Amino acid sequence: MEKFGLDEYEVFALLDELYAKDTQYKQVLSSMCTHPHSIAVKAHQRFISANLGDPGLFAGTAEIEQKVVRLIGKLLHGEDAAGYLTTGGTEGNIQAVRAARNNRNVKKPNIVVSESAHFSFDKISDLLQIEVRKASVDDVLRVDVESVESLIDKNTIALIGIAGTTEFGQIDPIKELSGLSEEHGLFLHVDAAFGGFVIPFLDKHYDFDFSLSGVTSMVCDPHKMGFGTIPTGGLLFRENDSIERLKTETPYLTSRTQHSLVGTRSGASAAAAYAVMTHLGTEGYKKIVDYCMNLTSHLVTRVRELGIEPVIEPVTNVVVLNLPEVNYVREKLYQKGWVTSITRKPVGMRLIMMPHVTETMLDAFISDLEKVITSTDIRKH
Ligand code: 0PR
Repeated sequence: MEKFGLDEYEVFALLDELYAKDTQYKQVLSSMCTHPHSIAVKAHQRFISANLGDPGLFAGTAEIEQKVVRLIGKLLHGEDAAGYLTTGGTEGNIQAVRAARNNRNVKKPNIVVSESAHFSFDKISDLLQIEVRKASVDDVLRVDVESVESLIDKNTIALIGIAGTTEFGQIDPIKELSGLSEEHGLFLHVDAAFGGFVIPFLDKHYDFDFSLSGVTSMVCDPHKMGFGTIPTGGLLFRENDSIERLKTETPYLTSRTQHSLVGTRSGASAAAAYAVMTHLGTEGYKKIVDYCMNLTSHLVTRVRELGIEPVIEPVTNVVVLNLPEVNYVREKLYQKGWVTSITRKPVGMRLIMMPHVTETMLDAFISDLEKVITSTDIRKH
């Protein structure tokens, strides 16, 4: 820091210079986040000083947080679910597994996840010193339930199902996992960080939430398809007992105990999530998901005309294209401004049809993709 500060104009000149280096969403096809809804931004600003880490000071904001938990609970058929708003899917997954571990007295615990799970489970392995066993996937990249069962032993404390996988947007067979967890008396956590605000609004029905009696906890993030502000995640437990296992005493605060991983927490995030959920309602979310799914179909139809197939038939608004020389193609597209991403297994070009994507934008992308794949360059490459 300098001894004497700059005036606001100078500070913003510095900030704007750096802001200009950020990629604007208009050419981003790789992100699971998007512009927050304008009402979320407004509510976020209003509650900018509110700290959910000291709920006695911010009683109204604390009430808002619980209202959001109930709204997410209702969306996921868990009206009575207990929970709190996290910083996102990573914190939610950590805390769910921590609760599962604290529920049981197992010396060398393990959990079983799909090999397609988000990398937050690798962090969990390191942080909580829990073995993370990876089950194989079937031909459409859902976790293979037989593989999950074969990995369960007396030290298994939890199974994890993914509803909307990060890389392929696929939905694990949560109903079968629910049956398996009940049969073996195990905690079942469903990672719906991305899918939680998508799957309830799809035309096709999927059983993936608290309507299944074996589901113990879920994450569902407002800062992804919920149009909230960053950071906002939702962590919900079917029963209060599980969240109680996360309790730490906070003797000198306005509340005696705390269940969250972090201490000071954004009240603005909670207000933003409440504002957007109350404003859109389920009909509003359905319209947005319909829009994203129409873009998904449009993309698949157009790439098929170019002879390109998706790795799986998209289930949510994530499309992965099977392309030779995928990194070369991505690099060429990047030179034209397009940001895409890549999957691990099988390797493909990952494109996420978020609400900031438009049909015009997609057509421009497809036209550039066509140029890249038909160029003599790629054949020579
Ligand atoms: N679970 C699932 C299924 C996820 O897809 C993600 C993140 C997480 C958990 C972790 O959530 P947090 O990142 O909120 O802790 N999925 C995206 C991903 O890793 C997150 C993301 C979003 C990354 C926007 C980049 C980006 O631009 O791809």
